[in-house]
Amino acid sequence: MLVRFWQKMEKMSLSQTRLKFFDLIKSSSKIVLTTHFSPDDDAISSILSLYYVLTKKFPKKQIEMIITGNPVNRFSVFLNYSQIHFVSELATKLTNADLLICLDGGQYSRFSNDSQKILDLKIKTICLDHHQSPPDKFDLLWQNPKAASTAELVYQFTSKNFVLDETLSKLLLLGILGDTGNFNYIRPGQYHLFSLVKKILQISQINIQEFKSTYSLIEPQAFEIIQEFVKNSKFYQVKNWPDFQVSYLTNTYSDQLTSEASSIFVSNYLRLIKGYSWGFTVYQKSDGNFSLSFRSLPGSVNVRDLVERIGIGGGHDRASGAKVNAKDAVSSSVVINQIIDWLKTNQPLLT
Ligand SMILES: [Mn+2]
Repeated sequence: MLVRFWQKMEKMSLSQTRLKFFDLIKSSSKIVLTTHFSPDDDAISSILSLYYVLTKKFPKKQIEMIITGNPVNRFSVFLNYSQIHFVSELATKLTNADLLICLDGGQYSRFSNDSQKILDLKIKTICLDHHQSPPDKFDLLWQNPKAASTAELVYQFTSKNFVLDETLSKLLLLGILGDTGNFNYIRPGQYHLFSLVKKILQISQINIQEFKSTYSLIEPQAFEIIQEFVKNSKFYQVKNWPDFQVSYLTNTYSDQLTSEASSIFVSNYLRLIKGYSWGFTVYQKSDGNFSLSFRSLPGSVNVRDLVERIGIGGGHDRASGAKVNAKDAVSSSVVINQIIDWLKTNQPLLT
């Protein structure tokens, strides 16, 4: 079904979709941009890039950035980051808005804990996303899993109407470096990205290592959490599945530090150990719910398919995320056992 959906999407031309995108913006006076919970580099990059372009292009419109959750300090070096409103619930902040633009996620549940309330408001909605999980309904949807980042989609949508300058270059590069793992995850079919990167680097004259050091250095406390993930790593064999690595936390830390440490651990230490081509981490958040991250090497388990079939999350083939509610498990080890039990009675999709 998903394949058919995607084929249909491809028939809609980018230029037609772009026209409708600007029509929706022109006909709205209050526009809200949002992105997903625990925003990563691409989420922040796409919301700040689009905000930058739209506020320059349409200075008279009321344009706001609202994200459900808490701010992440390391992004404060980026222009207008301080303009983002971090709120306890997006749905309650849309009362006078005409248009909601959702970035880097295809389901309302990625942006809000009260999706029904957003749908009830009947405001116009746009979604720009590059995940492959089946999307919700939007007035305008551009879901392109071939794009390595949502930042790229923001560029695709706005480049005809806005000249790439130094500021926009830096904002876009944040998302591109983030979601490509510093170009590590670029696949055949995505090489065109390098021509955009060339433009960005020429305009901004960025030294990538120096640029990254302004926002991607981690707190010393986050390093302690990474040490706990390393120490708690266990290696599993389940019949029919490639061998895998699992880690978890027993101590509790702040949500922000834990999410920072977890993302470093999963991108650096899952799929790094010879013989273990995929794996996941589990930790409990302060609200009691469990947060899971999955990663895999090409040719190993499709971790998007895995979390979608279990019914706990979504994402990309090689990197996905999931949530287990507090009421469904008492500890991270219970969550791990639930996943392993599921594996024992199901077959992997290897891609
Ligand atoms: Mn992304």
